[in-house]
Amino acid sequence: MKIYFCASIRGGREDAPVYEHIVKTLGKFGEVLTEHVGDRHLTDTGEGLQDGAIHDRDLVWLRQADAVVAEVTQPSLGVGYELGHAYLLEKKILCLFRPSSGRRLSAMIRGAADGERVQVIDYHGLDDVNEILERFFKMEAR
Ligand code: 6K6
Repeated sequence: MKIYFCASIRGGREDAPVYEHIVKTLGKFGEVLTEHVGDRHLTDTGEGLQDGAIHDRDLVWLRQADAVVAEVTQPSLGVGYELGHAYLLEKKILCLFRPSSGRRLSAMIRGAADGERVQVIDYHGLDDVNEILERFFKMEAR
C-alpha cells in the first residue's frame, strides 16, 4: 500500500507536530511516499530542490499512490492542488479536519466527499487518528 500524505508547508507549519503524528501512524498501514511533509523540522528551504522539481516529483508519487491522506485544517494551496489531482486520478482520498481550529473547511473539499472513495472526517485530536485510519484502510482493502 503506497500512501501519499499531504499537509500544509508554505501555507503554514503550525500543525507540524500533528502531521508528524499522522505520518508515524500511517506507517502502520503502508509506505508513506511523502514522509518529509510530517517532518516538524522542515524549513522553508526544504530539501534544496527547485519548485519545478518538487512539483514534478510529487505528481509522479501521487500517480503511484494507492491512497491519499490529507490533513486539511491549515489551508494550503499545494494541498488543494494535490487533492484536485487525486480526485481526477480517481484515488481513494481521506481528508482530516479539526473543527476545534475555528475554521470552516472549503466547500470544494467537504463537498467532494461521497463517504466512500472520498472521505472527509472531522476529528478532535491525535487520539482519534489511529481509529480513523484503521477504519479507512479497512474499507480500502475491500
Ligand atoms: C519545504 C518548505 C518549503 O518548501 C519546501 C520544499 N518543498 C516541498 N517539498 C515537498 N513537497 C512539497 C513542497 N512544497 C509543497 N509540497 C507539496 O505540497 C506537499 O506534498 C504538501 O502536501 C503540499 C504543501 O503545499 P503548500 O502550498 O502548503 O506549500
